[in-house]
Amino acid sequence: MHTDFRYWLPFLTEDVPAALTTPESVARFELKQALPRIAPDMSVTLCRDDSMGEGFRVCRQGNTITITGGEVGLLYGAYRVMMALYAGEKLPADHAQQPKYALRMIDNWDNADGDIERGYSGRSLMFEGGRFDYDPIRLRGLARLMASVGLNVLCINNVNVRNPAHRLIEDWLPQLAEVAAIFRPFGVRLMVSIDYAQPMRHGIDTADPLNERVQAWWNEQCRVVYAAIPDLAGFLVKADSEHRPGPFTYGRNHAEGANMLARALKPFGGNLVWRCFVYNCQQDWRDQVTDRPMAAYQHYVYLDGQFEDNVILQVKNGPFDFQVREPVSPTLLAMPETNLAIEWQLAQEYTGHQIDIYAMMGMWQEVMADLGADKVMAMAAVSNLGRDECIFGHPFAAVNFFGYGLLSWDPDNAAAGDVARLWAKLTYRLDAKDEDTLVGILLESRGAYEKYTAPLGVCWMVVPHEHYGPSPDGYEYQAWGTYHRASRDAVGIDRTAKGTGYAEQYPAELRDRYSSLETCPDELLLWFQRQRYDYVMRDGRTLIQRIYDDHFEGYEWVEAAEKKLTALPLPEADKAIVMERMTRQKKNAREWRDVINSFFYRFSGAEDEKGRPLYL
Ligand code: GCV
Repeated sequence: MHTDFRYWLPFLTEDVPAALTTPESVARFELKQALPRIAPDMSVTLCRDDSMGEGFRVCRQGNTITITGGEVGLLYGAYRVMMALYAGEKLPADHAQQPKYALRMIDNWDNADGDIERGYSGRSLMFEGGRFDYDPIRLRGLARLMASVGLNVLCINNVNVRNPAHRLIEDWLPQLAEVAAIFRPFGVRLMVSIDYAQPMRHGIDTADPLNERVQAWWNEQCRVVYAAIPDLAGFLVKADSEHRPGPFTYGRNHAEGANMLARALKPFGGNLVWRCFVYNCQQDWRDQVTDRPMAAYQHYVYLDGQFEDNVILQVKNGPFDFQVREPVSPTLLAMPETNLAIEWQLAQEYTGHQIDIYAMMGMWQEVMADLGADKVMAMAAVSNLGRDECIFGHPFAAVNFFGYGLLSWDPDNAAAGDVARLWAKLTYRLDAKDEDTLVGILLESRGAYEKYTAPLGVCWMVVPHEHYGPSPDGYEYQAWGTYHRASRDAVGIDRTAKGTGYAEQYPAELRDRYSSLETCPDELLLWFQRQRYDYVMRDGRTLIQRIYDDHFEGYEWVEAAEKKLTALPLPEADKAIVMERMTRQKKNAREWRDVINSFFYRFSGAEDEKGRPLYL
């Protein structure tokens, strides 16, 4: 089974020895063990050229391959070559690659007690019982997986920094340095989530960023941290968000708050990654004016150009919170003078908890098409890892981790179909027909999940807090700003200029696309428009019929996928997990279908044209 951490690297059978401390030595070790197995006739030469940094160049002449690159570039090049050879891809005679983004981050939401916030594959690989608790061999296995797809930063703890995780940058520094040393030979640097109010644990009665004692505390603490871990990638901060402390308490804005920390990190080359997930989580549901997705833009865009150059604002891909379908966050399109990172969520919080199959590549592609690759300078993703036997929970959830690596290396070279195909080839070596079946299931999985849960951009019909299973009114009368406002006649929120005005936050092209019924994509209809159930959609169906059809079709897809998977010759251990999860997915999909359809049936009174069961 996968306790060996091989996943898409099945051609590596030996663990990387702890004695290897540089990426170049790891690259040589990996090639030496893999080549006899995957390409016994080939020889690979490594040629160090530090001017290439993390990039690499691969030249093939007959049976000789030369990889040229800086130290980490050599390692990345070696993994790419090994994967290509194993997958049977033809290597071009000469090609070079440079990563598009300098920081390609995985954000763990691991707590020191071993629990993982929104973790669906077991407990933490790092912590247990309020302290570090890890298997160095497994961590090296994880570092190898990260390097194989070019990921270079791991933030090891939850952005909600709960006691005692604040100690990571205090008396836990020696252990943190040990973990950093495990990841270093793979080109992976650590990052730490910090508590904005940390100075207040040390007798300072404020965390005001303009207070000199606060500044002095952080300056000194950064000196101590970097003495222990000179290549720490920096700090990650969630401030003024969901009850976390932050500069608002002191009447300061987020540039003032972030810059104070950034200045403390700057002498050591550290980055300050500052999350923009800031909104009013105590909204009165009767308030029809406040519109939660507008919040980040309102808090940050006016500050464009005011951040230190080592600040990176980390913005979730959509303006809500990792819903099954969201438009690109307008904040990412409105801050040209600020370093930005886009944040994805590999953990399937709202997308099936790694029980339901949900391959994310299609979403990434769509969002990046609207965003444009150059608008951000870094990528981050909330991790989907844990201590389960399969560290991704569902063996197919590995495709999201794998694909995210390729995406953050170069979004122009991470087409959904190519990623799914390569991952399937590397992981399972199926015959062509079975491989097509698997790739088909992966590529269709997102659309199917969307159909049986929350189609047409309706969002937030999920069981509160747990976020698995249907509860159409679960969030409707709560304080989180998450409303669909279904009534007996209509559903959805008007977010055009006539409504909340959210669409006005976009540049003209997107604003116009989303504001007009002619051009707003069906998938986002209820995100941007409030519509009556008898509204006739482009394809001639009424909105209510479309809601019914989508839910029925989504469930039918799951039934069909189950049959296909039953016949798929996967390795026994994976197959057992896949089929067990599929049984749960089917139950979940059936529940979603019937609860949501009945919810709308009870409101609208509209019969299903096809006479399928709806429940009063
Ligand atoms: C880490 C959502 C999740 C929270 C998470 C938060 C965030 O609200 O439900 O668990 O907290 O996002 O991204 O900070």
